[in-house]
Amino acid sequence: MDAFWMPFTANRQFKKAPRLFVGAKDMHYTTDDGRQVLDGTAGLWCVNAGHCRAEIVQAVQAQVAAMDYAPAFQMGHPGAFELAAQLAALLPTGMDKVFFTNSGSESVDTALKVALAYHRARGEGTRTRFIGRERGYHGVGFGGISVGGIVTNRKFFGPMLAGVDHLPHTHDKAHQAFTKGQPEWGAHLADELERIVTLHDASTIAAVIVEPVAGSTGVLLPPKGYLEKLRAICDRHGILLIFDEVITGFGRLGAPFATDYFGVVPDIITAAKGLTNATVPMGAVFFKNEIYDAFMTGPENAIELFHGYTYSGHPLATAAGLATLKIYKEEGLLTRGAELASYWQEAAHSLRGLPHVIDVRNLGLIAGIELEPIQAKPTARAFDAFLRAFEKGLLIRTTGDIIALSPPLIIEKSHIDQLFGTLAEVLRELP
Ligand code: PXG
Repeated sequence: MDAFWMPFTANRQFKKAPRLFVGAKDMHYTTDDGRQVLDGTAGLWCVNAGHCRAEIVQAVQAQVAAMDYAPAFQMGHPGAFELAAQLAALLPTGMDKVFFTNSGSESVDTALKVALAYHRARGEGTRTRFIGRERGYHGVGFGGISVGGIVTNRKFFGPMLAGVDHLPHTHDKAHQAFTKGQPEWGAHLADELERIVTLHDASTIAAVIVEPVAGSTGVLLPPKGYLEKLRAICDRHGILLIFDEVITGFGRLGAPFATDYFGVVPDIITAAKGLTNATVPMGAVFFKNEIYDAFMTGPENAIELFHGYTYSGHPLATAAGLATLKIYKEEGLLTRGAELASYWQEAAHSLRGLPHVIDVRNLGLIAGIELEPIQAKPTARAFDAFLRAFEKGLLIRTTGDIIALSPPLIIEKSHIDQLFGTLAEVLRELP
């Protein structure tokens, strides 16, 4: 096991006692010792339609046999145009332009670069600053960690992008603990954006980037009215608003995107994960038409944007994406979360009162369960819960001392009962 340097993993600990999956179907993984494990996290928030869906598998198999790869620059293939058109139809009116990447991190880098180039194309090249948020996760590229707000993802990696400020995060247990859905308290935290704009002047600020619901740092919900305020302040000052929907995109909240759920439309949306049901890596960035149009002004034979990836719109990824969208549509998965949300909510909040539980929060098919840390051993208690859950046939995800749950959208009520039943057992047994 020595050769593989595992990402975001305690390598030495893992390699002493490895946990290996060898198969997957619908709601379950199979371990190398033949056990079934209920997937409480849709892999890493990405297998929204459940595992090894036959239609996606077949579409990818057919594509790899027909054409493995087509150059992405100055050449095309039909699948990329078809997938972009279908995505545009899913997106808010006036947001019809799709740029393909291979991951959420690349989507974030793409969004930030296009924001800069857009302002420059319009003669506002002084707009170079970005504003992110504390406890934000925007992947691991230098752009993403610069606007992100996770200390361990930043402190080892030098000065990063210059000219980045951060909004305060929106989570405060004193005001919000055990709230079901969006908290009432906290919309005023968006006013910090006005303060930062006053400090630097709007003419220096390119874009604000936030996750509508912060996933990776433990399910932090936007207070009621908060996103609306961010939108209004950005509008007032000509600042682009970017929603990082890598997690919230493709049905996670019970609507196709968080922009639909919250009724707040950003200028740019970053996506990945659920786009292909994670079968083939792919990300995408969605742009309002006027952003694309601002680039389409020079001579027609000139390249408008010097940006892209060898694998932008890879044929296997677009085949997987098209098959995935078909399943989402046929099975109503992009809105299925809305039907299950209240059952999910009550099941999650049934953990209130169990040992160590200091907060439960939820929205759509997401839940965060925060545990009291063991003194001087932060993260140890939640990691112990993760190991015990895995032994009992349940995959959960932990960040710090928070358990984050985000099951495939095909989940049934019986699975929800099993998931929270197993978790309750684990919590009762935890030292
Ligand atoms: N933005 C957001 C909001 C994300 O959640 C990325 C960007 C980066 O995507 P890539 O594809 O480059 O990893 C993410 C990724 C977790 C977890 O357990 C979350 C992510 C990745 C891995 C684990 O919370 N989110």
